[in-house]
Amino acid sequence: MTSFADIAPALERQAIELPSWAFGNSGTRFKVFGTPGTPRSPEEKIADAAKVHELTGLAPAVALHIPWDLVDDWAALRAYANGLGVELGTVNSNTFQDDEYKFGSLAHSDAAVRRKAIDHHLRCLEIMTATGSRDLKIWLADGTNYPGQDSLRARQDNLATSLQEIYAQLGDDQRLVLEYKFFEPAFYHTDVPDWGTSFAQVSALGPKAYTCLDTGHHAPGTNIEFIVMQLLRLGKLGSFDFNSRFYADDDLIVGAADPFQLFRILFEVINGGGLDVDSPVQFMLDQCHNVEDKIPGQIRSVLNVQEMTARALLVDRPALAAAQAAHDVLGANGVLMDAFYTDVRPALADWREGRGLPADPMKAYAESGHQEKLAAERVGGKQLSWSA
Ligand code: LRH
Ligand code: MN
Repeated sequence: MTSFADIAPALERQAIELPSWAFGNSGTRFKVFGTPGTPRSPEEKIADAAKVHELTGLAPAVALHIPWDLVDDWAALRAYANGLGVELGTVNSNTFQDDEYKFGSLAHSDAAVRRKAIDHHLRCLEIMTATGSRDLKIWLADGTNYPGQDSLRARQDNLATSLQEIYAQLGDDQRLVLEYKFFEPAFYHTDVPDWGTSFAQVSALGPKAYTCLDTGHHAPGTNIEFIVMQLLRLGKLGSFDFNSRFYADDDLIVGAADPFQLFRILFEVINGGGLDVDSPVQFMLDQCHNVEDKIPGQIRSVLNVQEMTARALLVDRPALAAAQAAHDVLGANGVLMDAFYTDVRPALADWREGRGLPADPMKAYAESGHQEKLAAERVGGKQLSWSA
């Protein structure tokens, strides 16, 4: 039987990047609600992310979104973040809000629009050099709404050419991760709709290009852990955007909608070496806290990932292999379910205390009065949201 002591080293390595935009106001097309204490600057977003890391030890870096997090002095922002004990992480490009991108960006039929989009990504690479970030994450809203609206083939070729130009400018220690999504905002076809298309495009680029898997970007009923296994097997899983959903790209707290799916995904991550010391996989949250407070929402999220990781690490793999070899169907499934039903929370609480962290970070945050302090301090100014 695998003990908690056996899994502690892997848990200590766990690091989950927090999305700066999760600390800003977000919502749906119906309404974006404000919240007292919401950040008014990238610095305040970083301070909120640092609070999550302070209480959990799980979130040593903050992912940025350009232009939402644009500043004049990147070195100063980096120093500010380091002063709070966190790094600046993945840089997310944004070619889905400018008017010119109505019919696409890197896949657009018009070379001038592709030029603008490519230049935006080259700008992101310059920012990464200043922030010390490794990953450029590209998610494209590119697609069409009606059959015949544009050439599916020509758009793929345009996309490939645009990505080649961006890839050619990557620094030695920089990577490009291409995120796929099966629909929205395009409702007939999306130019990077699935793992196969992302894999095809990044494989054509070279060894510094990978696929990003957002857990909310698959058609209902998709076996996401199978895709995780395959991308790890192919050596092209570069990063995760963790969240959960009941219906579409709901961007809810990871593990909230389907904790068992998160467990199955992390089980395949571990099997495929995704949690190993030299793993190329970057873990990140990509969520929106539309109605709940954002800092405790992020704390709950990283704890959900940690708890399901601990359960997936506790799977008795020798017993599982023996049952699988014997085609003991229920025996094999039983081994997995035993780990899933193992309540790791008491052991994790003790382990956190042993590392100088609060046993229950959610309780510690609620009792700290920090949320009330932010609401009192952050008065005036413009609360940030999904706009520059
Ligand atoms: C697109 C997406 C992408 C981000 C955005 C905030 O749905 O998942 O990763 O750029 O959300
Ligand atoms: Mn995402």
